[in-house]
Order: sequence, then structure tokens, then C-alpha cells
Amino acid sequence: MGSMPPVVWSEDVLRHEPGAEIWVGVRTPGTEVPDRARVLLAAVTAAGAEVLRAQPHDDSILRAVHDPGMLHHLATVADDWAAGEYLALVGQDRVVPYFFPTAGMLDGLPATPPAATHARAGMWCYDTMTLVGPGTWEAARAAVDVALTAADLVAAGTPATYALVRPPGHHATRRAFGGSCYLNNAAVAAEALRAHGHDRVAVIDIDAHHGNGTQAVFWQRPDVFYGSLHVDPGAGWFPHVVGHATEMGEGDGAGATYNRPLPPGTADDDWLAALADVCDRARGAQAMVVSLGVDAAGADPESPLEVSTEGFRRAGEILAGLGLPTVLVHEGGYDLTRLGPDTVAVLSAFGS
Ligand code: SP5
Ligand code: ZN
Repeated sequence: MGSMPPVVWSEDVLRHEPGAEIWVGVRTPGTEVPDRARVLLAAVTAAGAEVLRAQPHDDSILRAVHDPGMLHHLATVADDWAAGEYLALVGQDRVVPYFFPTAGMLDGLPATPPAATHARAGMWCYDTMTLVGPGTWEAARAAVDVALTAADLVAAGTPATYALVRPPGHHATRRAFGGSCYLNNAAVAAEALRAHGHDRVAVIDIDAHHGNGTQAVFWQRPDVFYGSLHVDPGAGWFPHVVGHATEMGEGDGAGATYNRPLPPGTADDDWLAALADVCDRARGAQAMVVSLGVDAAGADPESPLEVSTEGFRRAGEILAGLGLPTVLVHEGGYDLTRLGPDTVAVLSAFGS
């Protein structure tokens, strides 16, 4: 096994305990659990990685990615929910939306900010699976500090760093959280690399799902390429309505988005060929962010892709072969037996 890149970590990422996912109206235990981060930390430590503590950062780069209203919402809604006594009233201790004032509901009407906290719950999110609890904001904000610290190290000359974070981020758009994601850690890392003087940045997303949030953030941007391989949304998979091959960016960003949707059941050889194709399109970038989800693993409960640990090792070689300064930011991966080995398999290619 090769050596490992430095790992950036914060204990605070454990503070988010969604407790459940409400999916098709049914409360399920949920798969984006704190143990994911514990498993990853144990795996990278056992592989010999140096583990560095995240440094606090102000909100300047975070605000380049997310609407301040969404940040305020996430920072305050758990306290408002507790004060609203929804636990005593209805037995619900997490913030769960029931009302979504979509563009279709408003149909051009002017909306006022809702007075009820249970209505506010649906204002900045797009699904019922992404619950907010007492430590959600603290964990999501800590993950941003981890990503920013990892980007600082790369800007200062470390060839590659791994931001060991949860909750994940690539489904979070500028103005809405969802898909178990709250703040878009990878988009923040890309903006940080830009701020550090890397004029062209590539985000390569190998999570099993399309990173709709990251794509949306950079949709009209020529300076940040977004490339993803993922299970075909058209075959019925989250995020369902975007992530198709026809989406290639718009305006100044035309040509700077590239998607390779893959059929359910896709295994190593086809998955790696798609990755190589995505990496080819990223040529010209001066730095890279990898959205490192490992939920393409065979038995993962959230995806029907069939990638092996050896496939993840080869993916690491393809990615590292670009020779770019790289921040790897963790995304999905929900099979706790594969999470550690598959992540280490990718990271090993980035050891110096
Ligand atoms: C970051 C990331 O990987 N987010 C995953 C979002 C996909 N979640 C879709 C959940 C659909 C319902 N899951 C039911 C699982 C039953 N085993
Ligand atoms: Zn995923």
C-alpha cells in the first residue's frame, strides 16, 4: 500500500445526528450516521495517515457558495424547533418539513416569511430526508472548516489532502439543502482554491449520486469545471431530475459541466472508463477537488453500482495521474464494512 495524504479532521462533525430519514412518508433509521466518520478516522489512522485538526475560518468563502438566508436558517432552526415544543406537542424532536413553498405554489405571488416554525422548516430545503437536529449546524459548519483547512494546506504546497467530513455536501445548492447534505463542502473547497490563486479548478465527483448542488453552484462558471459519474437519474435514482449527459453548463459556463450517467449494475471496467473520460475533460485545470463518495461500492444500501475495492484503488491512480494539487472531500458511502477500505484505496494513490 502506498503512503497516505494528510487527513484533516474535526470532532465536531460527529455532532450531527439526524436520527432518521423520512422517505415516502416512512421514518427509517437513516444511513448518514456519525459512525461513518468514526469508521473513516480509524481506517486512515490504521493506514498510517497524519491527522491534522481543522482551523476555524470565517464565513467569507462559505458566503460565496450559499445564500446568507440559508446559513441563518440552518444556524437557528433547531433552537426555534426546540422552543416551539414540537417534541411535547407531536413527539418530533427533529426539524421535519411538511410544507414546501415551491415556485409552482407561489406562481409569481409575493411570499412573506412564514411565522410558524413548522412552515419555516420547508423554506430552505427540498426533501424530507435531511433532518435538522441540535448539532446539525455545528457539524456542518465544522465540515466547512475541515474543507477550508484542507484547501489551505494544498495552497501552501501540500500536494494532496483529505477532508474527512460528514455530513456530506454535494447535494446542497446555493439556496437549499437536501440529500443528507447541508453545506457544500466540495464547492467551498473549490472556491477556496480559486481564492488562493488557482484560476481554473476541476471538481471531479465520484460519489454514486450526481452532485446536483455542486453542478448548480458552478453551472454558469467557466473557471470551475464540474465532472461527475453516477447512477443514471433517468433510471429512477436520486437526484432524479438532473444529472443527465445533456447538461453541459450555460452562459459563460457552457462546456464546463460534464456528466456520465451510468446504468444500475455498472462495475469496475465501465465505471473506470467513465472516470477516465471525465478526467480527460478536466484538462487545463490547475487544481482539483475530488468529491470522494464511495457509495458506488457493491453492497451499498443507497446505490446499485457495483464497484470493488480494487476499482477504487484504480480510480485513485487515474485521479492522482492528473498530477494536480488536490483536495479530496468525503461525500457518501454507507456500507460501514466497505467505507474504510474503499476510501483508503483511493487515498493511497495520493501519498507522497
Ligand atoms: C451524499 C449522498 O450520497 N447522498 C445520498 C442521497 C440519496 N438518498 C436517497 C435516499 C432514498 C431512500 N433511501 C432508502 C434506502 C433504503 N435502504
Ligand atoms: Zn451518494
